[in-house]
Amino acid sequence: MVIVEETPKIPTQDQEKLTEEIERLYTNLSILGWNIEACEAIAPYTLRINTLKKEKGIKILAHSYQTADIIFGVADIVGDSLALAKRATEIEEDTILLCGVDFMAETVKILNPEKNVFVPSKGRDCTLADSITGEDVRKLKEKHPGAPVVCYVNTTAEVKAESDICCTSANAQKIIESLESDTVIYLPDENMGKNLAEITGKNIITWRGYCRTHHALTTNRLEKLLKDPNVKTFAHLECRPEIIQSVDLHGGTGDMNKLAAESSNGDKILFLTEQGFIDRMKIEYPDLKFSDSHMICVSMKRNDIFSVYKIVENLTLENKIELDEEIRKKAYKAVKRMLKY
Ligand code: CIZ
Repeated sequence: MVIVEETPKIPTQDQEKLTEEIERLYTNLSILGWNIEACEAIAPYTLRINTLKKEKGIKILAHSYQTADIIFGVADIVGDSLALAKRATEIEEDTILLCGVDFMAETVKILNPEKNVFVPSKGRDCTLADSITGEDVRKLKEKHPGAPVVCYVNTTAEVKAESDICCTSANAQKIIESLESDTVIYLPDENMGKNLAEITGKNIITWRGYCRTHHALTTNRLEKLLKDPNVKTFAHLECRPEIIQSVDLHGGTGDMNKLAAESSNGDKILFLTEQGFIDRMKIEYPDLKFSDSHMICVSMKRNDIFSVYKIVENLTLENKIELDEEIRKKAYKAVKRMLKY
């Protein structure tokens, strides 16, 4: 016997609009191997989400690590944390739905306290953000007085509030180089701390935090991914130092996006980062050849088109991001300072 559980119910929709929506989805998603039946299954949801967004004044922001049905089906703005944080300040709508992990939504709220910021489901953990508390940062500052504290964007508002400046993978190098001090506290990513020490030549005091997705990439795994010697390799700064040392380029997904935009038809690229970003690139740059990294962030993948649908239909308080105002104001200084870079 087969029991098919019910998916969320949606009101009946105009058949013509539904057909157009299926075609729109298929145009993009077929590049990743989606067939028409798969697009038919999600089209009622993406169509309804896009209608509700307009009716309710909601903007959907999605991190590049989200699945392609969210990115190409319903997102208004897609990018890395830096791009999302910057674009969030230009939004007219009162309500933002952030498809990503919780610290990303907190960053949007830090910059836009007057907006209602929601996530498809709360508790989207991040091994980096969960590795350190505000109290840990206070102790580090006592131990290393005078050293400026740079926190990676993958941190809670409480940790940002204890830091001098925030950074993302796109601007970490520039920010550390801009500081007068030769010794910098960089937290919480140990791999990134070591990589940035090597790149900038500064003394970096770091923390034992890892992105489980990037840290799981070992040189053995990289060898297996590197089947073609003509592929350009570009590793995310969250990867282990031995990976960074063995590739052609390093940086964040913002830098990777720039490389894709500047590449010529037929170029072969292996981005060593979360697979969702590679899927996005495959659709946006169909003339380039991207190898798969098979690196999956399970926290990011817990959002899906159904959880997005449910929250857009019913903006429940439990999915709303709320921050203590004192903490938010302190964190704002660190995040605002980052936006200049
Ligand atoms: O900066 C971000 O959004 C993160 C966490 C990674 C990246 O490079 O997109």
